[in-house]
Amino acid sequence: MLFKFPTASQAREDEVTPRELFLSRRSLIAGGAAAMALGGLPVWSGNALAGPFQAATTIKPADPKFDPTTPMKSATTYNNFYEFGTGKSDPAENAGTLKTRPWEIAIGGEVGKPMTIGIEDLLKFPMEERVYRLRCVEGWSMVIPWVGFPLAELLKRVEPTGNAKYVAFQTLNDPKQMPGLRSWVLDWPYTEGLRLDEAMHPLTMLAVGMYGEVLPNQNGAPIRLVVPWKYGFKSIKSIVKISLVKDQPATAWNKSQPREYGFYSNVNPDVDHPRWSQATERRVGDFSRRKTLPFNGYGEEVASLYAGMDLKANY
Ligand SMILES: Nc1nc2c(c(=O)[nH]1)N[C@H]1C(S)=C(S)[C@@H](COP(=O)(O)O)O[C@H]1N2
Ligand SMILES: [Mo]
Repeated sequence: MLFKFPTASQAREDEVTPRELFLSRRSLIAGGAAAMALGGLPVWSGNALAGPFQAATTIKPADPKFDPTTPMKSATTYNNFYEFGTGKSDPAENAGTLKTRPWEIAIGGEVGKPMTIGIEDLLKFPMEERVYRLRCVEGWSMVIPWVGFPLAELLKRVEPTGNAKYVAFQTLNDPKQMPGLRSWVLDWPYTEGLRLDEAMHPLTMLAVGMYGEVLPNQNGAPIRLVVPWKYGFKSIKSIVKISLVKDQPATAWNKSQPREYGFYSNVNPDVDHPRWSQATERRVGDFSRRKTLPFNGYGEEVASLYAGMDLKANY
């Protein structure tokens, strides 16, 4: 097994990142000189935390040699966020116009207790740091220390009814803040979906930070999904709406190219995308390619969700 996933209660003491560490990292970044010492990282001003991250659990890959953490500079300058342009450097260059305060997520549909929750309250969930591999269907991947909490913790609060079988997600849809919305590259707003059991899986997280810092706009501030066993496009950014629904929801990429982007989109080296092989991948920053693992290496945790399903038909 390449990735250990202890629950918060099982985490060893040396894996627990004390709140002080986050706080000290934050004050480090806040100081300009210190930021230069860290490689000249941009200071994510305008994204001040509403409250401190609470005592965080750190979940690391079991094999740091296989999974060296991607430098923060790469993970924040090589992005897909089409609302800010289709080039890899466009989001870092253009996402400064995204306003992440005030911010709310409306949660409704097949639930007993629909609600609208503000970012300040979302930041009160107990935070964990989790180092996850993220693999894009284009054939590159990264290893990122996310800060966030399981999506299940939020979904439990709205009390899904027996009719809730899927979860639909929607990104902000404001052309004033997102210049890319004026181009018809996708059927805006960006939408994604999961089956309810995938959404409730403990690996599925809502991230509000990365590298111990507030999420940069280009990575999906102030809150984005991370589903580590699926292709990157399932991990929808800057979420404003979550709906519990009866039927499999439409998704932006599936609507644009149904043969290329299925609803499930589990990382699968045996099922090629029509234009790109999925057998290997290149870590951003590496020259050579490495083998892609089934379910991106999280098979032990998630393969049972798909028992009896034909994963070639349900790509
Ligand atoms: N709203 C929105 N979410 C999005 C995208 C996008 O264009 N818009 N791109 C997706 C794709 S294709 C990938 S690979 C990941 C990239 O996440 P990262 O830039 O943080 O690495 O975000 C996903 N989430
Ligand atoms: Mo992607």
